[in-house]
Amino acid sequence: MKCLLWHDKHCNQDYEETLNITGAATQSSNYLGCTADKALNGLEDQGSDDAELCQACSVTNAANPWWALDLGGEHLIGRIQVIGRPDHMSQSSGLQVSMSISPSNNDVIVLSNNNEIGLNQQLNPPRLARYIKITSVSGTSNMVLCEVKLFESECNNGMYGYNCTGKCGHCKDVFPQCDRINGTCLQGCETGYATPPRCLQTCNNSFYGENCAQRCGNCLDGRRCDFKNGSCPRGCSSGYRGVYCNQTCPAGMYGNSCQRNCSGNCFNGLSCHFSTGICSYGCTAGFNYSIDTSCGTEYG
Ligand SMILES: [Ca+2]
Repeated sequence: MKCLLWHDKHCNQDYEETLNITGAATQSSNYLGCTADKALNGLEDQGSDDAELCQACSVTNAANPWWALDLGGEHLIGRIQVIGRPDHMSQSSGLQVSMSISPSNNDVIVLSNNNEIGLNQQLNPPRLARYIKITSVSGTSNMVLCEVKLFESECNNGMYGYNCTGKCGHCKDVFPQCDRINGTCLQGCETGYATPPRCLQTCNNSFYGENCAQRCGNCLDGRRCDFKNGSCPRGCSSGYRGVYCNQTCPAGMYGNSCQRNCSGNCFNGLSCHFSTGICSYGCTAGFNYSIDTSCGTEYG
């Protein structure tokens, strides 16, 4: 089960998943063969010489160093971890990280201090980002990043998107309700709501319930039924009964709430019409249909 980074009513444990980075990394300059991609190759051990260093780590060699990554698409980042070089602390400390959905990307959101090697920072709320940039304010020319790890997260349940400020539509109440990037309901619409992907509309008139698949009954005055449970809040139209107003009156009864008795004089013992009380096939002998279609009047 997927859970949140922090409190969520569906889960008790934290939720995050490792982002499998497929994007392209670049950096301001290269020290030997310590290119930008070395911070994404899964190797963290710096070894004891330059060859081993350049197997595992990216290293710059000029002032004002930076390392940048384009993920190729937007992701909701819940944590960033940078593995640095412990034997040359200033080369992997004072790191600034900016994350953005636009390439201009100068919005610093994480800053490590000069006593910290690399960094490991949870983002609360998670941050929607495509472009990641790491710079150093320690004054070094040789910025060393041995591995950069990103972890995807989910917003608080019911939220999505940039800084988790978007609100899911009327999605089914599961976790997560909607896609963390675009808000698409992941398990369909809440009962009584329609029009995926975001489920913002109630069912069309005359339909209700799960997937709006149920048809309303005959509610009083043609009102629509409750879009969630199908009940007719003001009762049924003449001749109908039940919570859903989809049953006609029992034999011998008719009218509003089925409270009126048929005349009992319909032809051949038939019941009158459930709505109007009319004897549709005429009257039994002795009653005058031409002046009273309900057959309540005897011939004079
Ligand atoms: Ca590496």
